Amino acid sequence: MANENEHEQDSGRGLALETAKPEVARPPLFQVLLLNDDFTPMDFVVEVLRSFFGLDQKQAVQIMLHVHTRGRGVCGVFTREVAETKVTHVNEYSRSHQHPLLCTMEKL
Ligand code: TYC
Repeated sequence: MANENEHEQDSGRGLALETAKPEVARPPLFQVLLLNDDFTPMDFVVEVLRSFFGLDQKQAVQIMLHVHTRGRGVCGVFTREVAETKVTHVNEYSRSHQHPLLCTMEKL
């Protein structure tokens, strides 16, 4: 096409040109969550939040305590593939240390 950013509208009385807004769709976002359990040590959860989600000590302790008291909590918001990778890595890491910690994701 001669001009890919223009829609041609021919009303019959000559040619009208309209410039299209260059729009790019935003990808769907997913929140990654940690679930509480009675067995995973608090220090391990804090370590997971720091190493897999790039949180500092203060943020990590705050989220860990939120999950501990409320049952679940958001670690971060990501596109689908990033969220899936985080969930897989956290669950594999927890299992490899014999902890039942569960990480999951939900579409926003
Ligand atoms: N409830 C756990 C304990 O008392 C701590 C914990 C916090 C476990 C957050 C999981 O996602 C979790 N040791």
